[in-house]
Amino acid sequence: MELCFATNNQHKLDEVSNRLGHTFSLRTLQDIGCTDELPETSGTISGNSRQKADYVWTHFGMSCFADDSGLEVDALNGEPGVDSAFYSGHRDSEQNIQKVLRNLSDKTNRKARFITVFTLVLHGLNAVLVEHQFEGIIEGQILTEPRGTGGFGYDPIFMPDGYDRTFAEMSMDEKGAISHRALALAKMIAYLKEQAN
Ligand code: ITT
Repeated sequence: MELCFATNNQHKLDEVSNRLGHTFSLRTLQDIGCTDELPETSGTISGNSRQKADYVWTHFGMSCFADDSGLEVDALNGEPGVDSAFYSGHRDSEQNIQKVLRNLSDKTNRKARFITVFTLVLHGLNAVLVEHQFEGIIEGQILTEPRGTGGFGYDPIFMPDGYDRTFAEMSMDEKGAISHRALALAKMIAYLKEQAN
């Protein structure tokens, strides 16, 4: 089965293809000739995830999945949340990180989590359209300064619970074994295998 991953984020693409077994063949937006900016205007992570997958299904007729994700910081009332990509006003990880650190500078509660919601739109048997969502969450802490050079986005300031390294100090395999994205992907793969039986 061929599935398009509806993302323009090369890091997400690398992480997912690195974890993928033989459940399906991954196609990129480039592969299907989609150069459009995907809509993300719903105001929620699950809504944006659905919008992105629906866009590819509607305009390209391809079974696909999308990932919308974000960092939720308790002491910032869940910010940056759905605004994670543009938290500083720019799609700039360094500036986004600095804004989180600035806003947390007088806070002792550093608890945070990465959340992702995958939306799968599947052209099923008898042309029935199946749409499912799969959530992945990983809990952790925000450090006081960035550490590491791997990963992307907020990885240099996020240390998952039970580890003494940030996501940016882990290899792609290590992050890929425990991350929010890996958890959602595992749920989606289990669902796809169930459908195949
Ligand atoms: P697509 O919409 O094209 O998939 P995007 O980068 O715009 O790519 P999102 O809308 O889901 O993705 O934005 C999520 C932002 O949250 C992303 O740009 C990062 O800043 C951050 N983020 C998401 N997952 C992350 C991860 O695993 N590690 C670090 N930061 C992450």
